[in-house]
Amino acid sequence: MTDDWFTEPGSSGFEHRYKVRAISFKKETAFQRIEIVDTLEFGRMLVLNGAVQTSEKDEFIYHEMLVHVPLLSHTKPRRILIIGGGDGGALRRVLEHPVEDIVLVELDEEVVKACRKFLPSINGDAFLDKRVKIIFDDGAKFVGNSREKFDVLIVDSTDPIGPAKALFTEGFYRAAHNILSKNGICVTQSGSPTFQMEELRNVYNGLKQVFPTVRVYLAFVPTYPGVLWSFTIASKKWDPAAVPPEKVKERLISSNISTRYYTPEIHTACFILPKFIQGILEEDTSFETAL
Ligand code: AG3
Repeated sequence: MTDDWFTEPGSSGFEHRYKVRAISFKKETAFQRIEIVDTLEFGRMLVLNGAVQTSEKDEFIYHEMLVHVPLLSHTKPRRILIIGGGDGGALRRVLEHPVEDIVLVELDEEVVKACRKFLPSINGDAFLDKRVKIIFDDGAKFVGNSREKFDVLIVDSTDPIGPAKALFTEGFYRAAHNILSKNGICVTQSGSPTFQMEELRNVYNGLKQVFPTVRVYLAFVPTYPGVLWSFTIASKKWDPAAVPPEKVKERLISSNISTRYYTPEIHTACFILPKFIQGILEEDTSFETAL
């Protein structure tokens, strides 16, 4: 045990602090600084360029919500594309579904190496599954150039700074629309409604230019700045917010999926937005508190 604390700022005036047991891994790669920080409260955490990506204690919340919401909004998702997600947490949840194949495109091979070694509690056997193909490449480029089709596209990226920036542009959303099959669904993490309002607004508006149905949903992720976190889902056919809980329940049971956060009721409830978040999407800033 050290006396060290790891700190992640949410803004210039707010931060999360974690008591550190040990730094399990640290490496500067061609793309970023990777750290695996072992904390007293959340177990091991993957940190990229100082931003917490996931932790052993609360990864289930983010990964279940990122994966089960889109996959259970689709009647038969067979081919899945994950952009980012090198820790394997989203991949593991996708593999719980009766899918046929999954392509995961991760920018930095070192992330996968470190997470396989230090975070097997998050990725389990996911990287060994025969349905999985891992490609180390720029996700935006891959989506722009590929001629394959996918039923669900999951963008499990870092914040829109540095290499992930391209994944938050209208151009990327057009390419995402292209790569999706007729009834395809795309989901992306869209940041903190408290500290990244612009990001959320841009993702929502960008996807709206391209897809007929776009919804924002929420989850509580203790290790992300401000805890309250947003996801934005875009769909060519089904409205994810209108899938009845009975249908979700039926799909969960038929695939024999067990969860710790996501439930059929949460599928319905997560789309109900507080007024200030509706305001963010409608560019009505009168709900935002001015300090
Ligand atoms: N991707 C979303 C992480 C965003 C966190 N942002 C932050 N801490 N500032 C996580 C990848 C997990 N598979």
